[in-house]
Amino acid sequence: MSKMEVKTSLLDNMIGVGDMVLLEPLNEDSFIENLRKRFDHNEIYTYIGSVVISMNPYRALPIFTPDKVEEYRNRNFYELSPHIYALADEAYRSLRDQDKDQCILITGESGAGKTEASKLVMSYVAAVCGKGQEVNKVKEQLLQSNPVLEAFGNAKTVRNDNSSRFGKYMDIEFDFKGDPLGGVISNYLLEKSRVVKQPRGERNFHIFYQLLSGASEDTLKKLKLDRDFSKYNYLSLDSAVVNGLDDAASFRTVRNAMQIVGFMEDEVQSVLELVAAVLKLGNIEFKPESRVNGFDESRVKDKNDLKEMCELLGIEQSVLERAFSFRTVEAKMEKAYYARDALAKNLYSRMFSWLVNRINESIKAQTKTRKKVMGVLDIYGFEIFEDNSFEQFIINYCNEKLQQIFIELTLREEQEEYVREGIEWTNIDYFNNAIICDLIENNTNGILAMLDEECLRPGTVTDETFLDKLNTICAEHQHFESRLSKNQKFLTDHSLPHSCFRIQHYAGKVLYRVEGFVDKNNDLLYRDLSQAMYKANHSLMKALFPEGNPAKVNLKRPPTAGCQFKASVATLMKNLQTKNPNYIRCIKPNDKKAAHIFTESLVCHQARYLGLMENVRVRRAGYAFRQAYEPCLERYKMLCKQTWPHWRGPARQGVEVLLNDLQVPAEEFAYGRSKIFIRNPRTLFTLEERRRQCLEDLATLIQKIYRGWK
Ligand code: AOV
Ligand code: MG
Repeated sequence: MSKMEVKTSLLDNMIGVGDMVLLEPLNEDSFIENLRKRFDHNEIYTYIGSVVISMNPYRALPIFTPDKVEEYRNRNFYELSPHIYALADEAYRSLRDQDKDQCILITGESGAGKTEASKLVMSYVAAVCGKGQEVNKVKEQLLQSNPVLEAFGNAKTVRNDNSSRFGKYMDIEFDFKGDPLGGVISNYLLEKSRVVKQPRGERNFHIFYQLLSGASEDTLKKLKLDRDFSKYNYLSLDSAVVNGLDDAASFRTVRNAMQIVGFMEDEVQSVLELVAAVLKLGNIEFKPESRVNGFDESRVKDKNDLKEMCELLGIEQSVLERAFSFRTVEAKMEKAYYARDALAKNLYSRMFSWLVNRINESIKAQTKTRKKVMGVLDIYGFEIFEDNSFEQFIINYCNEKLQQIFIELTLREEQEEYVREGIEWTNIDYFNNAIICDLIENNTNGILAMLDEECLRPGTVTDETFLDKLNTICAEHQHFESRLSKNQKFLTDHSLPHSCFRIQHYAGKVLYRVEGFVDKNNDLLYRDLSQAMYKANHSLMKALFPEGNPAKVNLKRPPTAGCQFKASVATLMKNLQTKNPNYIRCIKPNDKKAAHIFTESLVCHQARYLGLMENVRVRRAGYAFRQAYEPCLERYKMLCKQTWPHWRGPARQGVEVLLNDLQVPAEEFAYGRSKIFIRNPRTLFTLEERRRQCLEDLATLIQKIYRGWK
């Protein structure tokens, strides 16, 4: 053993190996132990080949400095110790130099560090790409879109103090030189039920608390708001103040960010008016009132909040009041509250979509030329709460789809390619969650389809009738189909509480309560209310309720929430598959949101369902790099006299001659039908290094000749 090797192996003993592919022996215990060792030494990143595992440190580490950025800039992926910057650099260079669109897929459960990771990737790319006044403005706007969207779309949950309550996919666009041109953000279904009610220990969206804590007296007065959270029904009080969150300071950050992104002062004002209107709306209460004709009616109890809300939005008070009065015999009061909450949820979520569109308008590229694209996906992570409803169902479905992409691209396709290319290969087993996706999204008997069917069925439709349908159909299939059918994932045991169904997701069993499924999927708003909103003398408000325009009454039913979500996720998946994927798999070390604690059982559970061991096995048995013969020959032919400048035979033969000439050891590569496979990335670096040297020599030579001419 050389001195260098001894040093490396001692270091490995202490802080573990940087790439799990090199772990010896490889088993689940050694895998977890390696993560633990590294975590204890602040090494939060570990590779599985090109996949980055990221452990949430739950504290600020000094590894994201400008010096670190410089260190990782333009370096080969495996050259330095594992870091998210290495992945970002690799993706960026591959986009710039090889013209391959990239996507960064960040997965992991709630609180594992996805959003932080996405910001690290974005800030790294911003630091290394392009310079100049125009370019800097684009970068700044792209980065500052984050605090704005987080203020309106994130909230404290029991799992995460800054939990994303919407899915986000952002395309960053570059020109041929790799300078940023702009971006496009897509958002996926905001968890809008939070606007009117929050589970115990959780908060409403950050912006409400930020506005009340951070706005000036003058602003609050204009918005007719009181600084005291306890004045508002829609704000939960038991956890209004969160340790480590400075709402007032965040408000200033958000205001500043909105300005940088390009919001006009009156637009900001309009948005804040809507936020205030939601708070006022939540305070409106109802009482029954007898009318002359003998009917009871729901009526607004204390009119002050209603009045102030109408003043904020320029709505005639009587119009809104009328829209809130319900005369039907059953449950009038309930209906009035239901209508109020439905309006608040719709108002807020439409405003959120408007914000995304408005940001997009600012950050969109100003040119029509072809762009190179890097997509960054940061969704809400898999979550299991005490009470899981439609929102968790949607969130967890989205996570199933992402896991599916990972399986497709790294486990299945990789193995199939070896077989296709005729390379000797022993299959590695893994759990394919396609059956769970199918259980949810199948067009005829998937859960979403059944929910839609129920929502559209005439007659009395309730959450219970939906559940009956689910139970009948799923149980029926279970009876006939094979053991491995998707219905094995729909768990029907007799211990199920009333009104619930249970799914065995890839990441764990989740019990869903059906209450609200039908309503949330229907997502309908009383026409009187949308018409009242449309009549507002407030241009933003008006724009949010176009269906309230009496001239444009549309009798067609809008697509259900589930149906829209399924379609947008399908489009997203298709889009991702056209790009070169880069994976960051985030792991949560403990359930306490605490630094320094590594809960082995928790980490092990995540490593299992993420399929990390299978990932290492496939990677270990396989080849890190592959390329079709032609481009490979084209790129390296200058390194060998026989292939330079032209090779006149089949490309495969040329590559053989080349590799022999360069004395690359035979076990390092395999010849596939159409591609060359190279086992170790270091072999590739050597080739790249030689090529770079060759080009440099050539450049020097040309310069000499040129000087000679002068
Ligand atoms: P998530 O995005 O994966 O959860 P976040 O990225 O919001 O999780 O991380 C949760 C919290 O962990 C952050 O607010 C930080 O306090 C801490 N954290 C995460 N990554 C780092 C890091 N690299 N350095 C320091 N602290 C970190 V969710 O959106 O809930 O699915 O839905
Ligand atoms: Mg997040």
